[in-house]
Amino acid sequence: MANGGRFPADELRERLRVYLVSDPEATDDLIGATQASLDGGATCVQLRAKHLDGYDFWRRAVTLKTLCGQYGALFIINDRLDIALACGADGVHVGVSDLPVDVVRGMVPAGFIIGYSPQTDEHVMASARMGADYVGLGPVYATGSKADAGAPLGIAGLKLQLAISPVPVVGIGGITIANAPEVMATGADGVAVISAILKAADPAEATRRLAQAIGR
Ligand code: TZP
Ligand code: MG
Repeated sequence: MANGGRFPADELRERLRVYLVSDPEATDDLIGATQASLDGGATCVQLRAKHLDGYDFWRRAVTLKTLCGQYGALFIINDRLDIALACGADGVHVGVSDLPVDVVRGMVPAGFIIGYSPQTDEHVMASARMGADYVGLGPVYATGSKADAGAPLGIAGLKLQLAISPVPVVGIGGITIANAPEVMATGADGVAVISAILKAADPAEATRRLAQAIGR
């Protein structure tokens, strides 16, 4: 890779557009719902499993990595760099209470994607310097999917953080088919959702409608 071994930002922007955060706490059928979402056009899947032991986490990761490969979607692991490396994921997503981004960057192969959830404007501005490839900004709206998500940024707050982000951005938190267009209108590269897809009666159709809503 010519760009210092980093995943190309322009390609990443495209591939982050319809970002499913697949969380076993939001569905009884993690694999089936994720496959349905891939059928409906998810471009990126993150496996987020706060309460799975390493073995169970890894087993689901291997299955989802294979599925994402079949659909040409990116596959990212939340929190656990060991599992991301073990299953051959495209990347890992870390927050401020996880391994620091610069430490992760020093441990991963060329082209490995690092997503980061900053908590302050300073974190957003430091993201590229630390080695992050994209940031997840939020919660944009109130969410029931993350107890410690903090106060919603709102569209105005999202715009302010977007303006200072040196890397591609996905909005996250309370995003629905109805409000996704206004999130994308801020200049975000993608929308990351749990409930809007996993709690839908038909995750494939929900993903299709989400993708259409943001112009896909
Ligand atoms: N990080 C910030 S908000 C959030 C995460 C993981 C939860 C998003 O879930 P939902 O159901 O799409 O609001
Ligand atoms: Mg984390």
